[in-house]
Formats: sequence, structure tokens, C-alpha cells
Amino acid sequence: MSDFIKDSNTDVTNEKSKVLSRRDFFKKTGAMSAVAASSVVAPSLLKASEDDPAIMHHPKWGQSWGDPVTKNRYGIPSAYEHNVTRRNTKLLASGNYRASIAVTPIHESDGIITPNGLFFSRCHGGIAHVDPNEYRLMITGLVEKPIVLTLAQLKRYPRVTRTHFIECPANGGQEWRRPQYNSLQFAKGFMSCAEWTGVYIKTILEDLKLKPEAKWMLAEGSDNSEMGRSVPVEKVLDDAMIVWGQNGEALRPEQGYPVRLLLPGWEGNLCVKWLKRLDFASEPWYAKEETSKYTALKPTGKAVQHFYANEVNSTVVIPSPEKPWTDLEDGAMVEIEGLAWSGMGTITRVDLSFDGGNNYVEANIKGLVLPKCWTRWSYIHKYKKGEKLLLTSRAIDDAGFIQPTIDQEVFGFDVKKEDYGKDKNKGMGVESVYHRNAIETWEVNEKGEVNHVQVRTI
Ligand SMILES: Nc1nc2c(c(=O)[nH]1)N[C@H]1C(S)=C(S)[C@@H](COP(=O)(O)O)O[C@H]1N2
Ligand SMILES: [Mo]
Repeated sequence: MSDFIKDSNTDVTNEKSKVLSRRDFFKKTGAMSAVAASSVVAPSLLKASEDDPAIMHHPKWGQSWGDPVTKNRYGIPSAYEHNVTRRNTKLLASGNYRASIAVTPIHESDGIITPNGLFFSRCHGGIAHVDPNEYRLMITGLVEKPIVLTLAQLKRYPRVTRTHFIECPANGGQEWRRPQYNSLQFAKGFMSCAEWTGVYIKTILEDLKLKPEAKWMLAEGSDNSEMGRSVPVEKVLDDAMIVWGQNGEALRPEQGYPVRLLLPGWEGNLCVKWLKRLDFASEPWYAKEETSKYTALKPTGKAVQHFYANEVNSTVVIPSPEKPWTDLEDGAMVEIEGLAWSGMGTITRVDLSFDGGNNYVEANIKGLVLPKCWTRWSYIHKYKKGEKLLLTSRAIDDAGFIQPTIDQEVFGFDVKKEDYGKDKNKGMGVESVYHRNAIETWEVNEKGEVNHVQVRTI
């Protein structure tokens, strides 16, 4: 664990962060040092040592009775895992820890499920505590049969269980100009992934009968922010869900207990928590909602416009600023691991670069590969003590999208490389807060420390 995180309010602005040009990197390091290895991976320093007291002595926890099994009726993690927590920072809180963001420690994550206690949480009006007995869901507007449901009535519809991530569209949004956080948790932790249980809204609509004029669904929360969002009816009839289950238990209060909206793959802010009303209408609530569009890059180099979905994205998880390689011996075989995800489909390929995106090798996709879901990938690497690397990952999805470079994302895809920097107005020049899915780079230095950098092609 790197030592920059001392308490949950530590300011982690990235003092070491820098913007590199590709030429800088090649001047410094010469050729690329990727090794495609198939050898056995083993922590080679482990030996059955006689002088290791941790293995030679009977430990204190085995010498007396342990706690009664009912001590924690609701279990909690080992006390030794106390550092694995969500975190926030003044930079993201605007001085208000109620209308705030708590980011997920994805550097500590295994597999593709985020435990409920670590799930990313964004609340505009604080965490509401809704009494399930008083909970009601009203479904109204352009339906033949408007209804008000209790929680028990809602749960009588046939249920489905699906695994999806929820990502705030501002994830990574601090990093447009330069890396701001020397931390995976803060740079990419505005998201989490869980197994959700609930009902497809299209199933409820079979009963309520949607009128043909209905083009938008307005969703409203019952928290202090009374969040209202409009969702196109095509998405509602595709895979929109109303969920009450999160990883095998009731939704946590932070996730909108007892019921939230889930729009698989779409912007997290549309997934209204503490859901109280769905109102079908012919118009959206805000004109903006019809017009906000973003672009995404196809592998052909062509960009297309779309809106609402979180674009294909990826990150290296190990190593990362929080998980450096400072203790690795020369020649160690290590597994580089990461996550990839796309709100538009299923991950089909992940590439890994050791030189900041000039050359790529194909990574292995691990375990379950599901649509609109976190996907694990890895690559076995032979570590050379003192080597300098620029680790960059790039994911591709089955909707045909590929992660852009930051320059493509900022200046546009039609601008030729030789025009970059000459006329910044020529491209889109978009440095927004939202929908940044450009490739990210970790610099591994001679000591094995990992820093967040940005490689520019300009
Ligand atoms: N009612 C309500 N719903 C809400 C919010 C809120 O503040 N109130 N925040 C939204 C935002 S901006 C995001 S990114 C997601 C985050 O979901 P999570 O907190 O479960 O991760 O919830 C969305 N739904
Ligand atoms: Mo958000």
C-alpha cells in the first residue's frame, strides 16, 4: 500500500504527475521491453526457511478459543483489512461531504464484483434512509393502467438477476489536461460492478400497456435531491431494470434502498436511486437531455456520435500507484492485471502496451465475459530490475468501438496527426468533464514505483 493515503480525506492531487511526449520516452528508455513469456509464475523469494518465526511457531490465534460464531450477526471484514475502504477528497466534495462522492478501491478488487460495502457512492443530497413499509412506486403518464405499488407488490413481478457496472460519466474526468490523481482509486474509482436482482421494466409494461405516444420515461428519486432524469423509451424497452437486490442482499442505503433504476451501461446519473416515480411522456424533462451527444472511435478510425452510454474503457490495476513493483526481484515473472468495460456491449479484446501506446500486445481475457460488465484481463511479464515502462491498456468491444488516445478525444478524430497543436480549433477541442475514455498510462520507474502520466502525441 503506498503511503499517500493516510486518512479518508487526504488530498491526493498528483504532484508527481507529468505530461510526456512519446519522443521523451524513447530518448530515455530506448527500445521497448515487453517480454511475451509463457514461463511459470511464482513468488520466487518464498522458501521453507527455518528462521521464519511466522511458520515455525504456534500462532496466538490458535492457542485459545476464538470469538463466538454469533459475535457479528452481520459479518464484517477482517480488522487487518481496515485500509480497504471507499475514500473521498476535498477536491471532489466542494466542501460538502453530504453532496459527495466516495470512490471505490479498485486496486484492491478481485474478480468482477464489488462488495456492497465498497460500492462507489454518489449522492447529491446525502444518503436517504427509506422505510420499506412506507415505500411506494408510482408508475404513471402515458400508460393504459397507471399504478402505485408497495415493495411487496413490486417483488411479485418475475425477477431477473444480471451483473453490470454502474459508472459515473465523470469517471476519469479530472484527467483531461494532465493526470491529477496519482491513484487508481481516485482516477478510475467512480464506478463499481455488482450482481443486481429486480424486474425488467418491459415486463411491468406488458401489464400496464404503454401508449404509442410515450417516447420518454421520467424517473424521480425520493431523496433530498429529488433527482429527476429522462430516459428514451427504446432503452426502457431494451434492458432497463428496477432493482432491489445487490450481490445477494437488499440494496445498500448508499445505492438507493429499497429500489433504484438500473440502465445497464448508461451513465450512472440516470440510474435514479430511492426511486419513487416513473412517468411516461412524449417529451424529456430537459431539452438538454435530447441534445447531449458524445463521440466514440471505431477501429476503422471513424468516429460516431451517440449519447448516454459509457464508452469502452480499461485500466491496469496491478501494478498501479497503490500497487507498485518496488519489492520485485530481477527476473520475477509477474501477472499484470486489469479491468475493461463498455456500456455499449461486451469486451472482445484488450491490448497492453509497455511503451505508452506505440506498440501493443494482446492480453488474456479472464473469467466471465458479460455485456456491460467489468471484464478482467491479464498478461504475464518478466520483470527486469530497473526497467522503465509506460503501461497502457486499450480495450475493444463487440459494438465495434476502441479506446481513443487523449489527443483523438480532445482534438477530434478527423484531425491529421501533423495538424495536432497547430490549430487547436480545427478539432473539437473538447475538454469536458464527462465521457473521458481515452487510454491511460502508468509509468513504472527504475525503483518499481508507479506514477500516473499522460502521453501526448503532439
Ligand atoms: N435519487 C438519486 N439518484 C441518483 C443520485 C442521487 O444523488 N440521487 N446520484 C446519481 C449519480 S450522479 C450517479 S453516478 C449514480 C451513482 O450510483 P451509486 O451511488 O450507487 O454508485 O447514482 C445516480 N442516482
Ligand atoms: Mo454521477
